[in-house]
Amino acid sequence: MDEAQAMDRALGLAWRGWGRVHPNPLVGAVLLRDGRVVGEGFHAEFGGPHAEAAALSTAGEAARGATAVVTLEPCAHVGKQPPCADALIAAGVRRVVYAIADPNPLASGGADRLRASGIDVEHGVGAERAEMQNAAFLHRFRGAGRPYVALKLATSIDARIADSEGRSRWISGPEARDYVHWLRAGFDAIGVGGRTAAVDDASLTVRGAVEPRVAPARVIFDRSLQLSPTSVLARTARDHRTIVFASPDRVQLGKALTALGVELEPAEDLAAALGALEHLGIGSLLVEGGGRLAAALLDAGAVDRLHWIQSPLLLGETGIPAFAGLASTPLASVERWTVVERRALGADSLLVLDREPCSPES
Ligand code: AOF
Ligand code: ZN
Repeated sequence: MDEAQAMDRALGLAWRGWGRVHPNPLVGAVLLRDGRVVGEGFHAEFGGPHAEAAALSTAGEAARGATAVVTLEPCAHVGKQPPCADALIAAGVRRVVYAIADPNPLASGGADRLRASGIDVEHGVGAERAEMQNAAFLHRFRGAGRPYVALKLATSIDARIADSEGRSRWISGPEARDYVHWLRAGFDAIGVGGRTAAVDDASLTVRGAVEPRVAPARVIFDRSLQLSPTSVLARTARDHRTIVFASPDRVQLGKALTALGVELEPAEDLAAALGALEHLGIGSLLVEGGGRLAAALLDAGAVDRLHWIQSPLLLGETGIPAFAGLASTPLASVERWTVVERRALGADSLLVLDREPCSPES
């Protein structure tokens, strides 16, 4: 196995921490000696051993003289775990290859420390995929003033999210629905618009293969405060954190909701609500509709990633559009999104798109 293949392996291992490690990063590590894997590991649990330490412990003495291939720059700080740079030095690793620099000012500096002790250090291998994998973690250090926002849509070929009666169960098949539950597990919160919350009466919980360490909060952007106290969301607010944003003149009408444990927050507009979420501890948000909220977020430039599930059916002109009211853009000045993933989910197709292309090297 060469170093690029080892990085592929490390990136694959890192995904196994999905749902369990955020807001900390997904990290994988492989130890290579003479082209052979002598140890590997990943960050499995928030606050638990880092990927490098996990890999070193599987390698034991075989780590001496090995090359460590890691998806993130090894840390140099004492946090909940001791510094990985020191552990790699103590284990006698000869070379370290990492994908992207650690943006966390408290933890970074590992590369310099490794170099200072005579270790050969290289970075940039697998950088685009590592950035894709840790987009929400990287976003946290950019000071955007709002959470990382991903938009998930399940649509027909003609980009409808429901039929003309508003029925959307089910456009996509079981494999796509499993994917959505997997996806939800890695976010701090799941968001929907007020109308969608009222029409779908969904629970917005995670019911998939990955059990999240912390169940994502539910966030409802409900300017006119339509959420009924009898809705599933309101009735389960004591078990699952539920935040409702309504316009300041409507919040006093929500006493029945707050009595059920709903956190009711005033917000003049969407931008104010997104800004408030950061202060409420929500660093990443997966928005699942409806079309109006999706369009408003896109128009505001507040969508970082789009997970588009397209199903092989047509709902026609009076079906509910995926991006209702989206501002028109002349083709000459349109921005193109970057495809970061494309695959089949049963009969459906998944396309994952980023608004900003990943930087080629970090
Ligand atoms: C992780 N897992 O595998 C690596 C991390 O509080 P601590 O000790 O867990 O440190 C968290 C920071 O350590 C994290 O923000 C990142 O900068 C760095 N590297 N973190 O959670 C890992 N390698
Ligand atoms: Zn570390």
